[in-house]
This record gives sequence, structure tokens and C-alpha cells, in this order.
Amino acid sequence: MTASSVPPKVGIVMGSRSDWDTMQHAAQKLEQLGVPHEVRVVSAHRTPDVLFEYAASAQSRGLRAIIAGAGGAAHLPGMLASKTAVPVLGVPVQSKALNGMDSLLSIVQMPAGIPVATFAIGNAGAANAALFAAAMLAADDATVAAALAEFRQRQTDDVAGNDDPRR
Ligand code: RP5
Repeated sequence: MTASSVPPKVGIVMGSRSDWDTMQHAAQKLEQLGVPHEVRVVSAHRTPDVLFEYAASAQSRGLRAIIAGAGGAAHLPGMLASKTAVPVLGVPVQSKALNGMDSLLSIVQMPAGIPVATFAIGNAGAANAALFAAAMLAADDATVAAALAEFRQRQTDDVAGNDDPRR
């Protein structure tokens, strides 16, 4: 069975289709690690009712983590977190006007009581959010744990095997 043909355990959501360039890095990592996931555009500003419905049903649909990427006045991760007990991992998308500083501060500065785990701006944040979600699942999923361990070992081997930058 492929990761995409079983019920999703991780939801990847983003405020706009324009965020996909960034958020595809989360999807690629989950795909590589065999973590079943879904991808949706859900906007805090343009489709607030969809956001509420997505968050309200996330736990009963079996989602164990939601990776939420947004740019600018990035309310999506915080609003999702306010409506679900499923952990929300926020990815600040690099905005054009302020290079993602606006996204980062919007997501990271949650008032005490409703946490959002916030990652780096842009592609690295999207990839790391996926690795973090996989690590959460790995606690009780031996297959994901093995895939994650293999990924990390390959990364270590790649660096160790190419340690002269002139080559
Ligand atoms: C946010 O506004 C989205 O997350 C996106 O990063 C940003 C710009 O959206 P578009 O104008 O490209 O649709 O809601």
C-alpha cells in the first residue's frame, strides 16, 4: 500500500496555492518517509469556514499533526491550533515584501495557552516540519522510525563521503 492510499496521519495545509513552492518540501519528505498525508489549501482570511471545519474534524479523521504554512499576516497556524487539539506545526512562508519576517513573527508569537511549533522561514522550515511530524509518529510506528533513521544515516553518509568541497 502506498502512503497516499491509506488514511492520512498528517495534514499539510497552506493559505494559498502560491505557498506550494515552499510546502511541497514538506510533502516530499513525508512521501520519502512513507507517512500518509493529505494536502489542502485552507485560507484563514479567504475561507475561514473551511478552516474551522478542517480543524474541527482533524482529530476524528485520525490526523496526528497538521503542518500549516502561510505568509504575510499568517493567521492560519494559530487559528487552526485554536480549534483543534491536534499539534500544529507552523511554517512561515517567505513573503515578497518582508522576506518572511512578517510570517515568522505572526506564527511564532502565540500568546500562552495555544501553542504552535514554529519552524524556519521557507523551504528548510517545510522540510523540518515534515521530519518533526515523522518523529512524533515514530514513537509508536516502527516503520516510520526505521525510515527516519535511514534518512538520517544517509544524510550523515553523504556529508562524510563528500567532505572535501573541492571535489
Ligand atoms: C497568505 O497570503 C498565503 O499563505 C500566502 O503566503 C500569502 C499570499 O497569498 P496569495 O496572494 O499569493 O494568494 O494568506
